[in-house]
Amino acid sequence: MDLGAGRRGVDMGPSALRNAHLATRLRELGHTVNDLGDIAVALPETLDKHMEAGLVFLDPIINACRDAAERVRAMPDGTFPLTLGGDHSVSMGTVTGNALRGAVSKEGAQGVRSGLIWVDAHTDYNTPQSSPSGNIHGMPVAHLTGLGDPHLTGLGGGWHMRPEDIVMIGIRSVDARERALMQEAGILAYTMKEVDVRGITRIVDETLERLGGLERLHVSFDADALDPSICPGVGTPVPGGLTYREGHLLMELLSESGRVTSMDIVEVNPILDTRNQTAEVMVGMAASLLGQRIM
Ligand code: B3U
Ligand code: MN
Ligand code: MN
Repeated sequence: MDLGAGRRGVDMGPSALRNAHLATRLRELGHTVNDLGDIAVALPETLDKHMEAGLVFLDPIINACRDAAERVRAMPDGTFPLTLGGDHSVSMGTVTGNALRGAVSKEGAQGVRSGLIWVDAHTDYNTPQSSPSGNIHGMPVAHLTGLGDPHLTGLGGGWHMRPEDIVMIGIRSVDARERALMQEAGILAYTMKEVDVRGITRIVDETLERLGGLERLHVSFDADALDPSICPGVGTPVPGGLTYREGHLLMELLSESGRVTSMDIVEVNPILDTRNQTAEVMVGMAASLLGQRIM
């Protein structure tokens, strides 16, 4: 879907990623790949664009997130859910679904305490009140921790992320009120300055230590975390992002840890891309997280 983004196009992201041979790459790594197809979402042209309590396209996004959460929750033990976006609001569904996996049903299910590694240029920690745009893709993390619209915070039936179980990497664009909310919640964010000064290796070590005892780790990878020179096909490019190698090193080190249990790839916009380059780069990132080795 692209209903959570400020412009059209990321709804075509999954097609672009499939077209960039995602399944083939993962099969070459020895994985069995089952593509469950798309989740049906209304097209913005068929809806009237209105704000509801500070949120654009709230109702269809709630429905899509519920569907995504349920699809992920129902995946069998031992499988690795990889979700293709779509704008980043889908992660409210996937992160919730992963926490509820193994639960008997979504009603009254007990979510498992889980870690979240949010790779993004943005912190996506706006609430309907703090958001400058009303675009829900700038709000998923706040809602996962229980802040914001009750329909969206209620996707996990009372389960929420703990702020201390979230680590963000690649950050370089935060709104003023969003920053205050982040600080109040105590969420750890590695900005691009930290990446420059301390390097990805140390950041990964610290991240894995902070998320130490947690059995489930989810990586939510927004394509705009990478520098626009390698990923031009994103809706809100911000200069000064992760390099190609920094992105791969991050995925390679997380892969080596053996601790990541699920992933999203989001915000790939084929309309704004150059010959599907962004999708190809992001397929490479998924392959590195799922075991691709040079030697
Ligand atoms: N923080 C801004 C911009 C933004 C957030 N995420 C993306 N853009 N991709 C907002 O609208 O919340
Ligand atoms: Mn994002
Ligand atoms: Mn972003």
